[in-house]
Amino acid sequence: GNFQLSEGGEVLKRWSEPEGACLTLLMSDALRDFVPRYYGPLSRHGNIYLRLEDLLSGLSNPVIMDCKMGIRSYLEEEIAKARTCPSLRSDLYQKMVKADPSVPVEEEHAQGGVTKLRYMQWRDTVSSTTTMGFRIEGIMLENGTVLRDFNKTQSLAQLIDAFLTFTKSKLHILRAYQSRLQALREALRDSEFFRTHEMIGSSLLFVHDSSGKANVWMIDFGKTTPTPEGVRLQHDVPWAEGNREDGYLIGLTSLIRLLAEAIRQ
Ligand code: 4IP
Ligand code: MN
Repeated sequence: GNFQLSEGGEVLKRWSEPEGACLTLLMSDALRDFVPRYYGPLSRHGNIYLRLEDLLSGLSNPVIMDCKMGIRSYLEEEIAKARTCPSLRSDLYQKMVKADPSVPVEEEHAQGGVTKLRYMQWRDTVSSTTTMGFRIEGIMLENGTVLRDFNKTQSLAQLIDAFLTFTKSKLHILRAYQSRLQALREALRDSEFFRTHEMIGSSLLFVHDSSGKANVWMIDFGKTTPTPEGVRLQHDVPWAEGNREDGYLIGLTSLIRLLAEAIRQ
């Protein structure tokens, strides 16, 4: 929900240095057909924006789902911060209490705050992030209704249900998504960008419309960071602190399996 303006087939998203750098690289990478076109920075009324292709333009009554990819959603630097200068966030504590008042421990209730690391780890473990390598962040139906209640959607059966609701169980849509994800997996194999970037907090955006068009796009690169010189990531192995692995391919494999299951039902 951080898109600010939309005009003439473009959207303007709040400027982010790491995201701008990623998008620039992606425009000439094997992944370019899976990423919205990036037209560079734009400044307007004292703010800077990323000019991006509007992925919804030309669609009639689009239906959208955002899946946040990876087996963790926080950067390794969050761990260092929590160790060296832990700052307690009352806003994150409030979000936690609102979701489930039994989650904070006594000390956290007393402090009225939690570190961002604690919050993010909790989010990852109650959702399907840690186990499946992705989680559903939200779904927007064709009438504009937004479903956001997926924080505890974790089991394969729950996730399949969400996909069936999202696609109204339409086989041609499910199949179109499945083949797009298979094509993405091929492109990731050929991508120099993917080998050399830790992809944290980035999403796959599923979009289909009433005419039957269906597509999946890679979006949100604000926490996607280049690996140190010479370091290459596998994306399909467990994370251990320091290895920077993100489990992006674990999530993609889960999604492809889940679609196969949904198609079978
Ligand atoms: C949000 O938690 C998301 O994880 C945000 O990530 C993250 O922003 C927020 O951190 C965190 O509070 P909920 O989804 O549970 O609301 P994203 O932007 O990828 O959705 P960052 O800054 O990590 O990108 P804060 O520190 O902005 O609150
Ligand atoms: Mn996102």
